[in-house]
Amino acid sequence: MPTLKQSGLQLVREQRERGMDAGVVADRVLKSTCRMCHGGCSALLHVKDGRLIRIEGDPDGPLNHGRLCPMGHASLDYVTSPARLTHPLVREGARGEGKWRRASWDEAYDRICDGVRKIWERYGREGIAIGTGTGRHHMHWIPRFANQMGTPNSGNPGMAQCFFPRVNIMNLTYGQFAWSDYRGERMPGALLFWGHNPLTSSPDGEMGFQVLDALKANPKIIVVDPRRTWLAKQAQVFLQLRPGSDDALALAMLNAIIAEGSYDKAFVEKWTHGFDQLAERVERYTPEWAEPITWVPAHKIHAAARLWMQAQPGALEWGCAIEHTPNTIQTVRAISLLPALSGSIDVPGGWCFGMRGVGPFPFLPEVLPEEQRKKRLGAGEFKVLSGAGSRVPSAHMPSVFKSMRTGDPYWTKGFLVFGNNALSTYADSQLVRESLLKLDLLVVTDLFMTPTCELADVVLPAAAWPELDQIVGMPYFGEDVVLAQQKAVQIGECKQDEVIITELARRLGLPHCDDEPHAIFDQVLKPTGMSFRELAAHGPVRLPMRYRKYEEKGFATPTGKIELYSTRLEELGYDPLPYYEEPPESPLSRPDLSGQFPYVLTTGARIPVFYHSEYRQVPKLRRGAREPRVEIHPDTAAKHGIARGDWVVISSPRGSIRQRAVLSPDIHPQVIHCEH
Ligand SMILES: Nc1nc2c(c(=O)[nH]1)N[C@H]1C(S)=C(S)[C@@H](COP(=O)(O)OP(=O)(O)OC[C@H]3O[C@@H](n4cnc5c(=O)[nH]c(N)nc54)[C@H](O)[C@@H]3O)O[C@H]1N2
Ligand SMILES: Nc1nc2c(c(=O)[nH]1)N[C@H]1C(S)=C(S)[C@@H](COP(=O)(O)OP(=O)(O)OC[C@H]3O[C@@H](n4cnc5c(=O)[nH]c(N)nc54)[C@H](O)[C@@H]3O)O[C@H]1N2
Ligand code: SF4
Ligand SMILES: [Mo]
Repeated sequence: MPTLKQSGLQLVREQRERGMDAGVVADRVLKSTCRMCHGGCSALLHVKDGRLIRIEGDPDGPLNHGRLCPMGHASLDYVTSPARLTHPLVREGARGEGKWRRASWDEAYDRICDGVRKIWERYGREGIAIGTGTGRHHMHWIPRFANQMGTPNSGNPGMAQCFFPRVNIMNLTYGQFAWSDYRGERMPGALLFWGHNPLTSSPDGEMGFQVLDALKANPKIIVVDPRRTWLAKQAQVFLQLRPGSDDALALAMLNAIIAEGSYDKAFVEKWTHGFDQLAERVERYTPEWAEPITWVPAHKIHAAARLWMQAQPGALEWGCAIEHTPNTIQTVRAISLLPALSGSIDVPGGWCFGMRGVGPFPFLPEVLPEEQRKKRLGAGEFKVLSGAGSRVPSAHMPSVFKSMRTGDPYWTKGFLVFGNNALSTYADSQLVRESLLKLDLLVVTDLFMTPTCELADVVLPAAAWPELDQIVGMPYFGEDVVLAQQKAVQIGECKQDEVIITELARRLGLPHCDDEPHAIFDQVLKPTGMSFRELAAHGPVRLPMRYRKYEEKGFATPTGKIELYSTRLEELGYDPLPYYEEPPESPLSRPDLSGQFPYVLTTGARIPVFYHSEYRQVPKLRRGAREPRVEIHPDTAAKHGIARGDWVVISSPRGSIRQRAVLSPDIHPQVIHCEH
């Protein structure tokens, strides 16, 4: 059985012991939910004399059972950090010069509203874009605010390169997003971890603690990763592939399963659409075909396909690595079909649909005029992201940045950002910087003065998770568990994003501007039969699980089945069957580059102490990784005379950065991994 010490959660126990400052007795203890990551761990907030004195894991937490990871344990230091922004700032000098003046909230709001109105007059409503970052408490408020503002352009890095490719493809193929079933009736017999390391990342409302607990049932493990992670070391089959070649690998697994006839014939016959067409399509994608593309020996692909079909019920655990390449849609589609062939859909220990304990959020698409919707940047070209293929259509952000720089097809002149360090987290920082410098109005709401804030006209101080009320459905788009976040303290003049957005809407006279956040919480909580206040007092609600829900009404797709052949993609003008697409800048598609750039770079595999660009200013976490690190195979390092700890320059056709060398036999010799 794996131990905490060995896993990505190794720091947990030690920090838990150190985190307890026994002695001081709180006036009150509030039940809340940690959101140092996407969230989900129940936490107790101890308050004395209006100050937060302790944060600890809640033993009653249904997902974490009292545990917190290193980031969760550092919450108090984060909230009380002296580096926090505590009042609004307005720019005094030139953009980016770093000269600021403290402003009242009234002055800051006036300056923003004046700027917005000027842009509306000159460039139209589409002249403003609204941005956010990864799944924060206010993520739904962003597309809602954009609809209220009459702009079709809102987005975040995740819409195109994290989670939403999976969400949209699952909606098109299965009618709903599916999650691995860790609810207890029985645990998965096989876990397929594909570009995903949830023990460190706890993504999208799925806690690493749950996955760790599921491993105690000794499932068969398959890992697809260019790095031999701790999970890969536990795996029966580890496929160490070339980054970005996942599409070819998934198609080859589909080929092997179909060629061997090992798929669940009764399930496939009754509940899938287009099996014969799929079989014909993948005939060409044999494991032997995939070997030189993926660098994975064909016999290992056969072994993975066999194990996946034998050790049922199987659950797919997939991550954002498969979304960081332009061929993400085909990749996600191909991988998503593996559970359909095994038939482990919505069965105990399989790949299941959630109980949806949270009702529909009022995104207000109806208040965005049709002629504005048509102007969404990317809508014509990227229909699964920006058009009818997406449930929450987003602007194509590279096109938004381009419109800031060039006015093509029109000017974006204002950018209102709520929790996104655009300069660090979008691709091609130099282009993003050039784009932001051309704006008439940049407003950034954040907790700290980030590089992106430094380019703004107005910086607004945001509240951290113990300073706000919200509800969270876990996991995202499954929502089997519904939790509350509760405001325990007020730090400076910080406000939660939802409050800022509501006030801006009011001052600009936008539709639905009188809807209070708490009324919206109550509205979406209807399926639980509780109000926000009742949920907060009660603590987390876990909905009882029902399996094989598709037997009642079929799958929520046009054919009522899992669409191996996607009628929706066909309708949108795309290939209804998955196909192989090589990323545009790889050793295969651009051999001309491989002399100057001989290695394949992958970036940003999660580490337990930082969250993207966050938490470097929290000493307790910074101790875990003082400097950015690049992972290199020892043989590769030797070739270049690189020793452990050396500063290394990493160059790509876009620019270069420096990180310190970590020599690791666990990374493929042709691959370099660095922090993002
Ligand atoms: N501590 C911490 N937790 C986080 C975050 C954080 O920054 N820090 N970020 C949050 C966010 S927004 C997200 S989206 C989730 C992501 O959560 P995950 O999707 O679990 O992402 P990672 O933990 O980075 O694991 C991705 C794995 O993919 C591997 N990989 C890299 N390139 C490829 C490739 O081309 N193909 C394949 N198959 N594998 C590849 C990496 O080596 C790594 O082991 O984590 C969330 N949780
Ligand atoms: N190279 C590389 N780039 C990547 C990735 C990668 O793996 N490699 N991962 C990508 C992925 S999956 C994602 S999702 C994105 C994430 O991109 P971002 O969401 O931009 O990443 P963060 O740095 O976590 O957060 C941005 C800012 O939000 C602030 N913030 C935190 N909480 C709040 C809040 O409640 N309100 C407000 N207003 N601000 C808040 C933080 O202080 C931080 O400055 O990065 C992407 N970029
Ligand atoms: S896994 Fe996420 S929610 Fe849980 S303690 Fe860590 S940061 Fe908080
Ligand atoms: Mo993400």
